Parts: sequence; structure tokens; C-alpha cells
Amino acid sequence: MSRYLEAKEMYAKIGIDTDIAIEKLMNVPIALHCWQGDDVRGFDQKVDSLSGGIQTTGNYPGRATTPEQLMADLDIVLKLSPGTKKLNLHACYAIFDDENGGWVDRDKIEPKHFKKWVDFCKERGLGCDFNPTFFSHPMCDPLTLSSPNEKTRKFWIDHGKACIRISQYLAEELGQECVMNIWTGDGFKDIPADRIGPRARYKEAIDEILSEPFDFNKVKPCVESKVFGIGVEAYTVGSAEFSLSYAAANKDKCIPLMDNGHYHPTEVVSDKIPALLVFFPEIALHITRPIRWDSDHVVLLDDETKEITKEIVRCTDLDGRVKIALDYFDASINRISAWTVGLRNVQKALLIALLTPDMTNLQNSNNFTEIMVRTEDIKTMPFGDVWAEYCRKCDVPLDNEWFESVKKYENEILSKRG
Ligand code: RNT
Ligand code: ZN
Repeated sequence: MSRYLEAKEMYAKIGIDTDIAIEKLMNVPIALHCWQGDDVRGFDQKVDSLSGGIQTTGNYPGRATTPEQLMADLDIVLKLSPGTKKLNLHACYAIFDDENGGWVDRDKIEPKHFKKWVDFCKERGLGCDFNPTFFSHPMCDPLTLSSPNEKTRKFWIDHGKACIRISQYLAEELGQECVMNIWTGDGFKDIPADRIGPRARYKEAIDEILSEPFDFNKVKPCVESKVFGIGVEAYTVGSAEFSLSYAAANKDKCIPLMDNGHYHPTEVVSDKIPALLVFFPEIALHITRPIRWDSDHVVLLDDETKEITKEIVRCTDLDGRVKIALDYFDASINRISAWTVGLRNVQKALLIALLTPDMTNLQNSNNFTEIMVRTEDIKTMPFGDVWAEYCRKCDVPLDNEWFESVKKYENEILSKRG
């Protein structure tokens, strides 16, 4: 008997149908963040180093510097990763060329600047999420949507509105919803004299952006909170309370987004998921790995990642109410491996969750001993055999079978990039 069939029998004994789990996982879209491929630089500005509260560290060779290179790199990741993928683009990845009139600033970008990305997605059957880029730009003063300077605010509000139109275009062209995430690094390095002014302006600015017409069934604007960033240690305008309150007060046009790198180190997003789902029909996630702070390390198959996916599965049965996206950027290692490891790990964690029996009844009858015993026993079940079967069904390489091809690509292509 094959290892998969043996594993299937073992899982059947604890009430799990592995075929159903595999089938379910295949259809869960996970948004792949284009920005791991070029250290969050994009193509619209000359970026020497990032600004606006985020930072990439490392200087590994082979970063993509053109849309063609980034697309080629993404293609490798797509081939090496099982399941349903979406692309996740930032506005700074607009493609300007002679055919579409050349460069324009961020307040003037249009759907046509993303036509090549639409073609890329169409050819691969992908949906696409989108993000306005409120950082690494001369119009950060350093604030954006919360700036006291009207000209600055208007520029960034116009950028946000342009992004709503582009998101609507992406959703319509690709026939899938487009999650459009609003994150800014607005904040202060030291204790502010005025904490409420920036937040009041931020609220008004997001109101204005969301007054741009869009279909909420197709475009899902989000507000992402943050606790602090490099250079803005003392105060973040879009704090957790601000962002959650904004989303709660604007449920007809906005959903909350939690990035698990954006909380105090002992807080866990896994526990926040069910809390939010009691109040919000839909929520969005950025899955990352914080080490001590929002360090955006590659997602590993660690306990909190598994706890996050367990909650997604328990609370929603993967019905799409939780929008799953990756958000990390490690510039110190091979970027294709970084992308692939993180994406495969989120898939693995979801599969583990699908292979875990629902023990709600045990909890409701106060059988806490049995919950502990069963939870620990599951850890030695033959998960790897089901994962291997999932990879085979998705026609992607198994663990231990893909890294050689990335090394080859590095030798032949990445190492030759200037
Ligand atoms: C930054 C936020 C934000 C960005 C991306 C590039 O701390 O997590 O989501 O990482 O938009
Ligand atoms: Zn994020």
C-alpha cells in the first residue's frame, strides 16, 4: 500500500477524510506578494533605500530590476508552489512605456499602467490584489494621508482614489475580488505634541479615498494597523485601535487587515481572528514572521502560523471570509526560495489545520484532558505523506525536490543580473 493510502487510513480513524482536505485546500486563494522579488522597490521611483517605516536588509545578488525579470521570477515560484495563487501588487509596480504614454506620478496612475500585469495574470489564471504605495516617495513629508500640509494630503488622497479605480479594473478584468490594502507608515520618531490631529486627518483622508465609486463585492478596501516602525517608534497614526474602529464604523466599504508582525511580541493574531470574526463578515491577513519586531522574515511552519491557519479553518471552513496574503521580504537570501518556502509553509499549515479534528464538543463538555492528549497525538500523525499527495495532485515538486531547480536558475539567470 502506498504511504498516502496508509496515512489516509490513519487519519480516517480520527475522523478525517484526507481526500476532502486536499480538495478543499486546492481552492483557497493565497496572495503572493510581488515585493519579495525586488526588496519592495518597484519601478516608478529611483529608490536607494526604503523610507516610510519599512526596511529591507541584506544584499543578496539577483534582485529583479525590471517587470520582465520580476515576472520571470514569479513564474518559478508559481511552478514550485501548490494550490490556488493570486498576485499581490503595489502601485509602485506600475509599468510605464511608450505605448501607454510614459511615466506619471502616483496621483495620476491609471488602469493602463497595469495592463501588462493583467495579461500576466490572465495567462496564468490568477486573480490580483492591490496596494496603494504610501512610502518611498518624495511626497512623503514624511507624513502622507495624515499630513497637516494640504498639498501633501491631496496628492496621497488622489493616489488612493486612483488605486480604487485600478482595483476595480483588476477585479473586473480577472473576474475575482481585489483586496486593496491601505497602509501608511505615518507616525513620529518621538513623543508627539498632537496625537489626535493626525488621526482625525487620516480618517478624513480615508473617507475621501473610499468615496471614489467602487463595487464592494469586487473591491475589498482594507485598513492595516501597525504598532511602530523603524524611525517612527513613538507613535503610529494608523494604530490598532484607529484601524479597527475605522473598519467597524465603515463596514459597508472597508474591512480590517491584521499583519502578524504589527503587534506587541506577546500578542497573537491567531486569537484576534475569532474576535474580529464575531463582528466583521470579512477580514484580511498579512502572514509574516516577526522576530522581536516587524522584521518580515520568511514564514516558517512554526506554532503561530499553524495556530493562525487553525483559526481560519475552524472559524470559516475556508469559505473566503478571511483573505489570506503573504507579506515578508528578506533581501539576505535567494528571493525565489524565500517566496517559495513561505508560500509552501502557509499551505502546509492550512493542510495541518484541515487534518485536525474539530474538538468543540470536547471543550463544551469540559473534556480538557482529552483535548490536550489528542492535540499532542496529532503531532506525530503522518502529515508529510498527505502533503506529498497534495503536491502530486497539484503537479508541483515535493519537499526536497525543488531547491536544485532554484539553484540552477540562480546560476544561470540571477547571478548574471547586474
Ligand atoms: C508594512 C506593512 C505593509 C507592507 C507592504 C509592502 O509594515 O506590513 O503591508 O509590508 O505593503
Ligand atoms: Zn503588512
